[in-house]
Amino acid sequence: MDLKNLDYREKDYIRTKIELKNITLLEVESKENFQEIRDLLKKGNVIVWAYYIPEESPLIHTPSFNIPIPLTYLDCILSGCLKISKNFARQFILNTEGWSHLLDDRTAHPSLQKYALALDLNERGPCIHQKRDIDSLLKELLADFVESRLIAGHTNSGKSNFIKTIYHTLDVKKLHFPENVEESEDIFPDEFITSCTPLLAKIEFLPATSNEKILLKLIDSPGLPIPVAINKRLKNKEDFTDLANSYVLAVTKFVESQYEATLLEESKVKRNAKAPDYQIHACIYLLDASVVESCGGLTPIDRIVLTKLTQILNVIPCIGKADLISTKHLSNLKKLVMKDIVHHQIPIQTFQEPLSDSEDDELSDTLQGANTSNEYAELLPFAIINGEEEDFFENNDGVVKRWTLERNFPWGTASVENPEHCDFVKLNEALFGTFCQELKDITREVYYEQWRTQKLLEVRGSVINDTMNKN
Ligand SMILES: Nc1nc2c(ncn2[C@@H]2O[C@H](COP(=O)(O)OP(=O)(O)OP(=O)(O)O)[C@@H](O)[C@H]2O)c(=O)[nH]1
Ligand SMILES: [Mg+2]
Repeated sequence: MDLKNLDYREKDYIRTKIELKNITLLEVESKENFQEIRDLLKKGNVIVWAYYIPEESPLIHTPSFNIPIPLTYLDCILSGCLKISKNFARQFILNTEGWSHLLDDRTAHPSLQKYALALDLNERGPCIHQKRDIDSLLKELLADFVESRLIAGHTNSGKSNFIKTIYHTLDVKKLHFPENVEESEDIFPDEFITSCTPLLAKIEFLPATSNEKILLKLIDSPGLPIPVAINKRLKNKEDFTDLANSYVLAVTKFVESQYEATLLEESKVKRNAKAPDYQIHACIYLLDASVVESCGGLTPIDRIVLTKLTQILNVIPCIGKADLISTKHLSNLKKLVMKDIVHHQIPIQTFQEPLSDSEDDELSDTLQGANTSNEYAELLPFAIINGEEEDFFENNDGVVKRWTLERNFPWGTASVENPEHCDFVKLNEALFGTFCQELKDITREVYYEQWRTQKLLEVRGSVINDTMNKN
């Protein structure tokens, strides 16, 4: 296809020249081929063009449940890649984003297929062999399971850094979205937009832990601003109710939108057995250590928020910035938080047996670990220390930074992965190993089912009301 025709086909895009010095070659071709292309780029007697959509264009969107990528479109792209080589097509998938939302429209009637071939430009769909290759590549590279975790909690408690720390501690094979911002302005009201994480950010990657390909979604969220003057003994709890309620509403809206996606998938006549799991399997609720300290436990805001969040998903309370608190003090703060959880009957059931009825029994049981089912429950709330970015070296382009899993103080070093310093390793183990399946099962069998029943009752109620009104 000549440039004129290509411009015509890509008319919604802008063609731009890429400076050769900005091109990094991936070693996907044979050594000779790679050498040949590198020499061409070195000599500078080639021109490389790229088509792009300007950022402000309404045509830009991130693949999502509502706007998935049609397989017919991928067929067109990947068959082009396959003409170069299978490895090139593989690298194309590995180095691009948005693969968790696909729509198989191959068998749909041609008029319903989402991607129409430009037949006037001689564009042809993949042949049967290419389709087979495309299917085998997608099977090889795309995730078998999805694990989603929402990171919520106090503002400035280290939520965003927690995500980066997890990313740097897991053995990551492939990064889908390094820092992909999803459309969440509508979800979180203005009062939360002051925090450093103004939008819901999502990173997706595949940890290389086993043969199963797990797509891990860590969803960051804006922080819950805790007023400085707050004190849990204050009587005027109502002052904080609005703030707590609007935060709960924002998180709930997001969690329920994921349940809705599952319900929609389940209601299809022809259900996709390999439909992705949209649910949020756990919410890490980060409490800022200094706030816990000044309040001697949970704030009234936390009590409202935790009570409501525990009704819709698995919640795991954690104390962030544990490096700023002495060991003895930290252990006291943990007890105070658990005491509040039990006293206010907040049903934190993750990692432990359901609480018994009597408050005194609950308190003593939980504090003594008598009704806990395992070593993880005894660590609740998990104490977290995050890594941080440090200057690595300086070159002509400036200072190159790197992520370190330690925090240095004049008196010593706090290490993220040292179990004597914090519970990060144990939390990781529970979240992504030991309790992975259980978190999923509870989400589907308890929280999603409760939400679904409620939803169906609401629908039935409104149908009955409509009928009665008509009669
Ligand atoms: N001492 C200490 N500081 C931390 C830790 N984690 C994060 N910080 C610092 O706390 C500040 C806020 O960290 P973030 O990760 O942006 O916190 P956040 O909860 O995402 O903040 P918002 O998005 O504004 O709610 C940064 O200066 C971090 O370097 C930690 O484990 N220990
Ligand atoms: Mg943040």
